[in-house]
Amino acid sequence: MILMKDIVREGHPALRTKAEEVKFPLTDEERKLAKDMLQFLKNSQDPEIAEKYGLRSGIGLAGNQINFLKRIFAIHIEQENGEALSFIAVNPKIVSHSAEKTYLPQGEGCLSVDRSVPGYVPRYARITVKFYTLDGEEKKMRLQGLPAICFQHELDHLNGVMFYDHINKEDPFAPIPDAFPLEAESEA
Ligand code: SB7
Ligand code: NI
Repeated sequence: MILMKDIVREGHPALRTKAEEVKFPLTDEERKLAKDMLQFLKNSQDPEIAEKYGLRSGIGLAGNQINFLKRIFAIHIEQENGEALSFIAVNPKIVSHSAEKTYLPQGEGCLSVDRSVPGYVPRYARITVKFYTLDGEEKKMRLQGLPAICFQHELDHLNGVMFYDHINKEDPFAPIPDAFPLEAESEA
């Protein structure tokens, strides 16, 4: 099982390395690590398990973050309707995106960053993505809102990019042209 000690932090070269394309079929090790990554996210969002193992809650995790330099990430986002958007993406890419951008008004965080870095992180508001499942099946999806932001955050990790690379250094909260704030979903 993946624990916080397995997640590399700022300063580790894996976070600045471009991960390699995965070849099919995946090895047993690649399959296991990918499944462990998704399980980590589920565990991190379960209050009892998270408390027991000291896990910080996360909605996404990329291979680079566990020093596994292959183009694989996992996303697990509980939605308002109680359903979860949950998948492992192999060799993911953005095939098209909106001109319009969005950002989280509270900024972004990262399991590999043990400090808060304030500022707006501009992201495409809507993206069409393609990726492969662990079994090599091609998937195409349209994402918006938090899932779109998370996909872009994870794809950045595979390219050695950190969320704060996108923050305006002179003025972290400067208005972003053609962007709207994505307000947090109500906790009701
Ligand atoms: C805010 C947080 C995340 C994505 C988008 C906005 C994910 C945080 C967990 N990770 O560090 C995943 O790479
Ligand atoms: Ni991250």
